Amino acid sequence: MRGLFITFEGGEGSGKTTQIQRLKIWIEKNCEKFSLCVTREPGGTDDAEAIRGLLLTGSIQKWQPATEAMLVSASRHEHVVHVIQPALQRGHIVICDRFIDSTHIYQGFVGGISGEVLDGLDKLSCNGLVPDLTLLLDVDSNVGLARTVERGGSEGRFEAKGEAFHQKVRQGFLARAKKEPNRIIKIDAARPLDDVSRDVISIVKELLTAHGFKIKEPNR
Ligand code: Z5A
Repeated sequence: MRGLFITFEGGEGSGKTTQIQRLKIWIEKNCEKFSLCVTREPGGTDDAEAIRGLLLTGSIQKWQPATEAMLVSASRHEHVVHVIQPALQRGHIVICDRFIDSTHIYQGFVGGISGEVLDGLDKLSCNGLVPDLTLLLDVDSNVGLARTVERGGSEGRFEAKGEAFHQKVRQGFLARAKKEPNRIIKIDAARPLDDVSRDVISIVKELLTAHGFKIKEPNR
């Protein structure tokens, strides 16, 4: 059985990392006979993490959008070839914090690189791999940014890009979800953590069941 590839997308502070951790705990408790790989982009291998360092640090205008697109695509290719595809071939569930949709929004919709060019980069970097499911955590960008400021520890460069940038990111994600309703499911991430988790788990549970993963009964 080929595994399942689930990605999380959304703006800064939308709760992706938190919800992925909660989903991981739920799967470990409730799924039978599975292996789980939780990873992120940019990153996921030592070399791809080094590219992440280049992309996320330094001054706001450090890179042209086209350079960013090539950096994330280069890191993605390493990640897909060395981590994601081998895990899927072994039947694992792979959960990734950001993937191709982030490139189409940050470098495409906001950065101005055409969808055609980015589709070409996807072909080169992903070997035809597309997520089975993408959960878009949607929240007002000011709320998301306030959450990251309160949390602290962000890597900086994108966070510093200002309100208009982050509002456009949100619009871009919403438009992309409308274009691909079968793959991308929007979740209202402005609600309390438990409400968001309930939706995430319910959607993922349905997908796991449809793909033959066994879920324990509620009382067991
Ligand atoms: N990027 C790109 O340009 N092109 C690409 O192709 C890719 C990426 C793949 C990665 O940054 C940057 O790379 C990204 C785009 C660019 N930058 N931006 N923006 P990152 O991985 O460091 O940043 P991020 O993905 O935006 O992560 P984040 O800022 O850490 O946000 P998050 O993971 O979505 O949120 P969180 O850490 O789970 O939550 C943030 C805080 O909010 C935390 O204290 C939580 O406890 C709190 N939280 C979360 N949910 C809630 C709810 N529901 N209520 C209240 N509080 C909450």
